[in-house]
Amino acid sequence: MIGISSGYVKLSEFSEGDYAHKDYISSLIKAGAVPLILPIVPGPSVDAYAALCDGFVLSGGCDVNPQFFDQDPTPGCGVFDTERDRAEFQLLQQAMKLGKPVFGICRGLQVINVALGGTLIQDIADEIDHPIQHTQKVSRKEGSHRVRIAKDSRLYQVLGEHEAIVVNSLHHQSVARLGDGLRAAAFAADGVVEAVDITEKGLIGVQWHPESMTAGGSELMLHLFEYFVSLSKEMKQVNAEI
Ligand SMILES: [Mn+2]
Repeated sequence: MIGISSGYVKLSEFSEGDYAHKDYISSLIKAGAVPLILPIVPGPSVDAYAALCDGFVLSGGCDVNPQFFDQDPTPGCGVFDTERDRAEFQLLQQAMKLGKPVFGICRGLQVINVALGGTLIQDIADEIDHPIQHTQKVSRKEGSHRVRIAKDSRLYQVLGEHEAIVVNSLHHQSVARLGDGLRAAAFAADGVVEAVDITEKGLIGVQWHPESMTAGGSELMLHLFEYFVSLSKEMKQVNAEI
């Protein structure tokens, strides 16, 4: 059972609530998991979700409040949701305490990085010289830019030992300084960090959206979810034996 963090969305006066994109659900089901969308409610319920699920996907969404990495918002910073930040920090902390894997996707990678003391580039176009396009204009199911994968990373093994792959890209922020214990596992051509891992603690994060590439039929990206689900099963077994 994999919990997916949600984001607040307001569609109309009559329809607002906690939302997770359908591609997270379909990718987890394809990988053999039971997905569960978790509401954003910091407090005791987050601890209960942490105990209930075997692993967690921190999903994409709005920016992280820069106060959490000791900065003020720059002109390029987008909308943030401080309550969601707090709920996800709490969920991550609990998951790590309980030895349960966490897969950070896009914003989720950034949440992991900030929670572990790292900082973010608040707007790539503002802060990086000669950036490539990270907010792609084609369908989210299609890849658009290349990433180079570090050969000594877990990601390299999981994705079948490709030194470079093409990924989709729907972000305008990225890792600046890495959080404690995190390693950069993939880079874009402009130097932007595109993936991180701490293998011994079951944390992985990617800056792209493998759930939408999986929904578009990518077998390669499905491997990421299969790896994460099997790791969650494995750690459930290990935790049961302790
Ligand atoms: Mn990118």
